[in-house]
Amino acid sequence: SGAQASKTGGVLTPTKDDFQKVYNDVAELLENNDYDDGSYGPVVVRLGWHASGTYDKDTKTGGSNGATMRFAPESEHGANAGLKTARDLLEGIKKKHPWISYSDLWTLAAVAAIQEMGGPKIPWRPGRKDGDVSACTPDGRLPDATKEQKHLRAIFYRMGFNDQEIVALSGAHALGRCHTDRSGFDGPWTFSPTMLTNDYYKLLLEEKWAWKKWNGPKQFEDVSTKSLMMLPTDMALVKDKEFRKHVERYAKDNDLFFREFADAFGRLLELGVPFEKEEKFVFKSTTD
Ligand code: ZEM
Repeated sequence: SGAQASKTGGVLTPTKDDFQKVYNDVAELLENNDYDDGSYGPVVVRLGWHASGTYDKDTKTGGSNGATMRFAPESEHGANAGLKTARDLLEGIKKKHPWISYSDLWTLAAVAAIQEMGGPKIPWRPGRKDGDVSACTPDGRLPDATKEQKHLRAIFYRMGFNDQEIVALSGAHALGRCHTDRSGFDGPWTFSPTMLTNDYYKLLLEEKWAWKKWNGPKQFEDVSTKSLMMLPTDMALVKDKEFRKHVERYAKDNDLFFREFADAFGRLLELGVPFEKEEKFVFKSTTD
């Protein structure tokens, strides 16, 4: 391993093959029956998203370049609670492939997680460089789940996304769950939290949702099984007319969701990165 990368001697120019090896090693780590719903995939996707979603297009600060979540204060931001699990998981991969930057590794791992959980191919390219603590972003750049459409627009427009892309990206909540010891919220959004599907949109439209009666933060539960959840920000996607249009488009058409999710997620992972090369890699999934 790492042989290709060092063959050039002196100058380190890893090839697509080298990155595919990293992908394969990440893929192998994801399944684990002792963790959550049997996969680290969701928390790895959340790591890639939180590393990238700090981007501010006006000041050109934040974003995945730098991997500044390695450092306090960013690692301690409330929104990042629980992401140490994903960062620690990827440490072994970094040891095996020391030539890759953390910032490339975290985003590549998120791509691997999406693909391995049945999602679309996400074209990806390398070129991120790790920064230092001085590049940590201020707290408050990631969305606050207790809020609604106005807040979602303020946060995602700051990154450069539009309404359609906000709804497409939110479909990642088909994956994973909320943890009371991380965000304070509790439960999964769908019945298959380790498979990316358009179920999140279908459930938003088809289930009846009511406030959960409990002592935790305000969240919704499905009236029929009381086993699923929605955040106030998730419900805002069906309350707001412009957002709802796209919820309906994706609920009807999984392929459309996959295409538009792949575009938006791929762009999210590239925000603010000064790439030197245009070429993107499409990784082979383990099931290809
Ligand atoms: Zn999430 N997200 N997210 N998200 N997210 C959580 C979990 C996951 C919001 C949010 O506050 C929360 C996007 C957008 C938004 C994932 C991916 C993406 C949790 C639960 C919260 C509270 C954390 C916990 O307790 O473990 C808000 C307000 C968002 C605004 C729209 C986008 C965009 C994502 C990727 C494209 C994923 C995969 C999880 C599940 C993590 C896990 O550990 O299971």
